[in-house]
Amino acid sequence: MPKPLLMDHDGAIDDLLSQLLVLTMPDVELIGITVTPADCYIEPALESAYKLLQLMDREQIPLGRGDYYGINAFPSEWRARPEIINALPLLINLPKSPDPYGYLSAPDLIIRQLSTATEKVTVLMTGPCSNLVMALEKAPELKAAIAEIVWMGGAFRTTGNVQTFQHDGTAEWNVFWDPVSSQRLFSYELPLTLIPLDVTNYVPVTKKFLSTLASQIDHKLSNLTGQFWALTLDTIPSYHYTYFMWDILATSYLAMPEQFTIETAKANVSTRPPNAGQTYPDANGYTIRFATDVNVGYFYEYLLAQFKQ
Ligand code: AGV
Ligand code: CA
Repeated sequence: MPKPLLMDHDGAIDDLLSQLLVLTMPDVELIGITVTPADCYIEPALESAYKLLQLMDREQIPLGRGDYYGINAFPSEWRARPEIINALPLLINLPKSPDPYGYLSAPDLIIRQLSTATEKVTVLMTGPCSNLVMALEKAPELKAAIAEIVWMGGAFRTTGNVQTFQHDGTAEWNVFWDPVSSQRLFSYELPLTLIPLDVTNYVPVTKKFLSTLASQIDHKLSNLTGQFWALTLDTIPSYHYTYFMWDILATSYLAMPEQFTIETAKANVSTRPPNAGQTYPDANGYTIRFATDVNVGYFYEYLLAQFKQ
């Protein structure tokens, strides 16, 4: 029996790749997608999400629209990048999404799907966690309907990737975008597994991987994902930031948990400058789990196999 899954993503290129990857997993039944307007603008991101569902013949999967805009905004240059996705040859002629404002608001869709599920639901988040936290604040009894939360977020024993004013660089962006909700999520002490920068740092988007993927270009998903990834190589400023397989690694955890090294720790989230969004060990904090290592070779091979269709 496939496991029911709710996914919340924030529309960036690797979020959309992650949505595609989820749709290739035979053991996962995607019961809803909500989009957070964080590393994207909401209208084009919902359009991409809907087009990818159509491409995989799964457009009956409900979408929810995030209406909450966080505390620390992503740079607009990053948010605008995904617009290009909808113009790629495999996507441009697919019907546009229905009116994005006709969709349920994200927390309401999460509430609806959790409350009607017949078994416990896994939640995958590849952006900030605000939609889930808003849902659980509104309907706290639904915490019992969650099997596990898998979240791409945090940085424990490595530097963060936030570089901005009033910040010391210790935070990862998904946590920094809404540090208050992030801390609240920790405080629930639900089964929460973080895939932080500590482990995503091992999986950059490399030309070698893209070259191997291109050798199977006759497969539609290899062609499309190769184009998605190629668009990440000019990440600005490329001399400073590398694009990693952040969200895709977190997504692959659903299919290959045994390939990860996981630690359990007491930890907390800072909500104030100079380290807002930092995830740090705290003996008086909350119990969470985070990944520290992964079988990198196995992971890249897994992606090549899943997208060979
Ligand atoms: O911090 C990683 C998260 C992931 O969910 N995102 C990108 C992934 O979707 C934020 C981010 C960090 N550096 C970035 C990001 C960059 N150079 N471009 C776009 N987004
Ligand atoms: Ca993301």
